Amino acid sequence: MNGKFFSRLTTLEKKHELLLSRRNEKAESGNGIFDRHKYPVLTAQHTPLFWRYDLNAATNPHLMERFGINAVLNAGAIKWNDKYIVIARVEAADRKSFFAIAESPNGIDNFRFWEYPVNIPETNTPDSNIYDMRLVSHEDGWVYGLFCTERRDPKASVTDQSAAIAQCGIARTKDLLTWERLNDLVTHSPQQRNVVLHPEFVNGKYAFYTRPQDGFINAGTGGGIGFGLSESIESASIDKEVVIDPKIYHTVFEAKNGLGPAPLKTKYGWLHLAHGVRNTAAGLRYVLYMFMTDLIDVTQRIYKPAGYFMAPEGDERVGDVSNVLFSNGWILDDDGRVFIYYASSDTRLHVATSTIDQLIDYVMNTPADGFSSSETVKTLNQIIDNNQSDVVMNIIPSTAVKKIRSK
Ligand code: M1P
Repeated sequence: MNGKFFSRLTTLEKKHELLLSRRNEKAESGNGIFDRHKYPVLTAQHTPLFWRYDLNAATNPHLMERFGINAVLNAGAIKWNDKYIVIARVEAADRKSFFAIAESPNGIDNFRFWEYPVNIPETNTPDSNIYDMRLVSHEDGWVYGLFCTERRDPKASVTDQSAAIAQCGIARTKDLLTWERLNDLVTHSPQQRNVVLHPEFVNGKYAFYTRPQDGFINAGTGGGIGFGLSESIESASIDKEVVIDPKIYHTVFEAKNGLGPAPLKTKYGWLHLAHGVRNTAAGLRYVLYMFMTDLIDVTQRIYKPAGYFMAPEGDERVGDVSNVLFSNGWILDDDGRVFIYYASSDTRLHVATSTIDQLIDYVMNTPADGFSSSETVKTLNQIIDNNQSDVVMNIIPSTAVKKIRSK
């Protein structure tokens, strides 16, 4: 009997259970649009001990970690049998990502991983790395998972061991347990990441949001978030991609952007969450932003607030790839609550909560970008003027506004 082994195991199990059962709570000072929550919903430490340790005292007397988990991040999400399900990107210590499902009874805490990771079958061209699944419950009756499949660039020289090609892998399921792998999406772009399936047919075809890119990291001539149609899903192929949300100079998405989860249908339009990237002296900065597209012509943006919806804050700013917020999963609940699952700095997964009404209000009533400092000042002046109007003053006089008025 190895006393040290068992006392260490008891300590590990206690700590793990405390972490998994910790109640989450809204962080203070929400902005009226959404509420962050105090604790990440998933981290590497949330993964089961029986993934990380050989629990046999005879073969692992020191109770060493035998399988390191580096990070749990970018997760697709779906409400399933009354449970809040995320399909997270779990990155092992060997840098390989895989998918694993965790479920929670309330969407904000108590997420527990299912026993085994998800088994995604391969195509004839094996994937080196798979990540960032967007889960979509499509009107054809299947649940689709679209993800990035990355393989070494076959044209890369021996001296270049980092050149990669990213494309969109597609798998589908009816029970989240068994997955059927379909052919990878074919487009004219040399690189595709952040591809999302629209939940409904458009003109009787499968509709995809894409992100054409020239290089693995750099967008190059890739113009922004694209859109295209395919007759088939089993061998999906897009001939014509149109850019529906372009990169624009001096915005939070000037370097590149990409759609997050599949859009939510509202009575005013399709609500989208995306990430925007700009370059800085400190490296790339990833923020989240929102926009809305027309219900009939889904390629037409009808509302787009200026700037970001969420940017990295506090501890979120630091991690494996610092200064990054990324989201590829959200859940619209029956009561109108929206759970936004976002990862910070490619390291951990968080939740922010809002309601569909708040998000619609945000998207439809937040001023759009005027693309210059002077337009930004005009927008601000307008807000200040409005806040000093008799209408506002008579309803709820604010001390701050009263002060300005009395000058
Ligand atoms: O490291 C930040 C993110 O970088 C990529 O996103 P994009 O393709 O828009 O640059 C993805 O690899 C994503 O997983 C990662 O979080």
